[in-house]
Amino acid sequence: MIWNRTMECMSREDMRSYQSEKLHSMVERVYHNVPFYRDRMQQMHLSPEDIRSVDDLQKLPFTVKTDLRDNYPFGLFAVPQSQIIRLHASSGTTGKPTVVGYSRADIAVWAEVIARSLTAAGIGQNDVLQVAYGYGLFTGGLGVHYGAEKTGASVIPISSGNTRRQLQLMEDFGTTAIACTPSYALYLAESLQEFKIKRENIKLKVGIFGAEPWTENMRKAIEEKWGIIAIDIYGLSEIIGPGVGCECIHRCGMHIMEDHFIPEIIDPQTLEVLPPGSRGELVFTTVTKEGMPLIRYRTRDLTRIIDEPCACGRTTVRIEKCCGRSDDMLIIRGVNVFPSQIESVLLEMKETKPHYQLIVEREHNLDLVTLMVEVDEQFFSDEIKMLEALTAKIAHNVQSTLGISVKVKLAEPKSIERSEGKAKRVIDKRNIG
Ligand code: DLL
Repeated sequence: MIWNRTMECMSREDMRSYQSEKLHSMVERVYHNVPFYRDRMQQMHLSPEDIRSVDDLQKLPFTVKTDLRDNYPFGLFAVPQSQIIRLHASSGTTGKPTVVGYSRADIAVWAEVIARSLTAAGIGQNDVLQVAYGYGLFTGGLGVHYGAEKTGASVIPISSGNTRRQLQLMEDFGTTAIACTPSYALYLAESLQEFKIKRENIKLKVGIFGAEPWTENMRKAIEEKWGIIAIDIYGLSEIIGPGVGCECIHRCGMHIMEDHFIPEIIDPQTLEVLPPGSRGELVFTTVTKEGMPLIRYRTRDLTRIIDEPCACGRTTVRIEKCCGRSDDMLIIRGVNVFPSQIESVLLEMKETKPHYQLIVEREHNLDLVTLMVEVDEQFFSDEIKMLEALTAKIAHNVQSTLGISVKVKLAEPKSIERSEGKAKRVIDKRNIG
């Protein structure tokens, strides 16, 4: 089944002219409504008239995450606040989150791209879909929710966490499809035994997994353990949330919703656009978004565009599974974490030094983080109670700022290895890149 045959199976030529037309009108809109973009374009002596087709895209400047922070919270919005009906946020590189705003039409586009994604995964009105992505500022839960309702599936908005209840409702409500992170899908499978729930009493047949990188081996493990089809779904808050791209049941790359988001692949060092098929950093331009359109947004995700035809009949280009990032962002239990955020938490505390190391491991398919922190000489003590209180305080501050729990280990002053070059802040033992 194909949700929107007109858009998903358009000829390449028609898609190009459709994108070109939308691109021009988007550039015109942001030029007149967003001072940030107008200034940038004026500096480059560009006017909206210079952007007539997709070929002109390369004339435009890139946008990066720090541009969002510098314009925090609403500086990049292209419509008045009265037209914004939803706000979401994800992690920024330091203190401030990255904020995104949606108009009513944007929410409709989002539901549309999710409906396309779910349909591509074989999910429809006869399915019971358990949405186990977090609901809230994170785009996973609510994003999938609206599109899922559009398809007519029976939606269970259970949100993330509470494994026992997840499995119980799967059994009781006859869940046939689940949306969650791939690591949680594996964790759920392994928890069946613990909660004495039998696989044969669960009707699950498909899962729609994303929000973090996962390998083909992990897909195999999920498909075998659950006996289901595991579909990869991609997205990022800045562009819209989940649904920027999604695999079909052939599972050979994620179809990009190209009538809304134009992809490019660049070399992250030289910023040159790379020839078709090359691996590099994925960049998106949103051509239909009203609330916060983005021009050439650098996702930092590394992948490749596949433009060979797909057996499903969709003509949209696909991206290969994302195989890493061109920055140091980590995804821990689905939460985006920048090491610089840890640093700013430590800098705010007088007892600690910003010398630290993060060790990330995966145990029973759950991410575990140990944070080694150097204590300031003045505060270092032999008194166990004091050290325990400090450990708890650091863990609490990290949890409340970053939203992840870490196991804190205190280190003596000057004991964490200093590096002459770039400090090795993160030791990721998960093997997922
Ligand atoms: O994670 C949106 C999402 C929700 C996607 C649910 C899929 C499912 P952010 O929190 O802004 O948004 O994080 C975006 O997560 O730049 C990638 O690095 C990573 N990511 C998302 N999906 C995938 C995937 C959501 N399928 C960042 N494979 C992105 C690999 C992914 N990485």
